[in-house]
Amino acid sequence: MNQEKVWWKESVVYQIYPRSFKDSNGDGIGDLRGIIEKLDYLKDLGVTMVWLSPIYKSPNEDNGYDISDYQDIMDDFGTMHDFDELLSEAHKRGIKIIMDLVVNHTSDEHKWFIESKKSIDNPYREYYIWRKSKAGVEPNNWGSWFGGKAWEYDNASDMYYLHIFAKKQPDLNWDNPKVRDEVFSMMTWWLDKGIDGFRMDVISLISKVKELPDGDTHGGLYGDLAPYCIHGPNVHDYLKEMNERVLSKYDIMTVGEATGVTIEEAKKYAGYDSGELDTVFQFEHMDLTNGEHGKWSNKRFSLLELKKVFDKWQKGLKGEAWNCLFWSNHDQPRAVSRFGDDSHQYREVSAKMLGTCLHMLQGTPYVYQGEELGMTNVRFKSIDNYRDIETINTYNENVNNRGLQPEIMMDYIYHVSRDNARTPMQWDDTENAGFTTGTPWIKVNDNYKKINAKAQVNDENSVYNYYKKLISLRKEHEIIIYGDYELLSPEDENIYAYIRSFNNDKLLIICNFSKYIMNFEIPKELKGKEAKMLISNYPEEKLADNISLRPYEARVYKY
Ligand code: TEU
Ligand code: CA
Repeated sequence: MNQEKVWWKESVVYQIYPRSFKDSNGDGIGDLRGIIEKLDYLKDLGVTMVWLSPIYKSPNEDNGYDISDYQDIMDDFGTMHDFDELLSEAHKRGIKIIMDLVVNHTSDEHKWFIESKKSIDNPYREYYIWRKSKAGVEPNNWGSWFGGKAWEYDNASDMYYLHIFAKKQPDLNWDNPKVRDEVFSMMTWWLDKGIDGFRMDVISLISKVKELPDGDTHGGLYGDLAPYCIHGPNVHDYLKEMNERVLSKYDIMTVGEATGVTIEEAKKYAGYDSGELDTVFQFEHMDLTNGEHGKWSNKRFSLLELKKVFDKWQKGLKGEAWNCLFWSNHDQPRAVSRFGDDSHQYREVSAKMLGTCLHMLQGTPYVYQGEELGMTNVRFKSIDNYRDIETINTYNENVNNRGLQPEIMMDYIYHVSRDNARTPMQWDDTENAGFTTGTPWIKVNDNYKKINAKAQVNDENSVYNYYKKLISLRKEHEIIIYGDYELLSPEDENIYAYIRSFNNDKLLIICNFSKYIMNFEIPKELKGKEAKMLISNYPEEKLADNISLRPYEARVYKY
């Protein structure tokens, strides 16, 4: 399997967060028919796969990541008929569709949980993780990742159930073979419909250490559950079983959201011979801005550290597994605001630079909706304008319970709140950015008059058309997909430069991550040689042995 050519290595994936993509019926909520309307846009952009964030029935405590029926569509989004049409229209345009698979937990309104809660001898009781404890004392000290305790008390049975996320998201008990049977048959049902794979939500959390011991409080209120839930004792057995019983029967792509994954673990999940998944998302570059309150921080990343992370993953998986490349997703701030410069002067050029840097690495690139327009973070004046449960819970906990200054918390929110990525897609300069004719479920970013798809599609110098070119280059040059990677000048604090090599060809990628003019010396082996510029975000200048790079300049040369 080593370095074998496979279609999903050659794909570019576009992530759609349906709630915020396109509303077709004026209720203010994006929907499946809205996505169908925009398939030609995606085809024009050139992406070959779409990852749909959850569209299943859900009470929307966590915007669809709390599922109450895995085999039905959320009313807000449309019907199963709409879904079938979306799938076939996408396929007609050469676009595959992968679905979000959220099986670490369900909604508390799922019929399994409703049954499970009824009594301790209900057949569904063991579908979830219930524990007895002394009155008023949780089974252990774990804190939920969405704030508060990770246990919820149930009066009727005098027991607690575990929820790593919100209390309306009870964790499934994967040690119960019946749970695995149900999940696998549900997956088979979707695959038989013709979908092209799954993005697996927090799949690294599905197996918990049986004893559920107290976690380290690190001086805080709650114990850290991570060591007992991430890459737990049976996770690899369960994924091997899933692969054998389901995945291996289809020509699909899987990507696991492997929160907390290391290189070693990544090879277990997605090594070419692992018999588990095809790929995993790692999050080390997302964690570079973490501070004393974890992800809630206003820290700027350091390019030296970013290069270390990418370099480690590019080399670490070489020949053994395949990378996923992303700057953002529905849980993260906007790429250009976080890693580039979203000021008027540099937004476009830095967004293009980031696209270049990422798309020329080895791996399958993901474009999060709006990234191809250089959409930015949002700054709502009041916490009341935010919709994300994680943001709201953390605000309440930090400001109301722990006395953190509201201005400090708002500043963190402006930097890292998930709602930065969830404001509506900016289609044009009409009211509500052309996202809806009604009232959007979350406010649009005020900058839509300047930043929108309509303006960019017809402007050959736009971020959109730059992304389009990046995506088409990948289809023309195998080296971009399969070439080996080598980092240049690792100690440079402002420039990320690397070489890709394939057969006798080389690519030189040079990216200036600063707003200052920076000098870069072409590596010895390439000095004086002729090269063709494949893409750049500035007008071309003659290639010299010593280049002076303009603010956020990116260049790709083929030798
Ligand atoms: O996110 C997993 C996860 O680990 C989150 O806590 C993530 O780190 C956080 O949102 C970053 O701020 C997945 C989904 O992507 C997310 O949208 C869901 O809310 C979560 O699982 C629960 O299903
Ligand atoms: Ca709608």
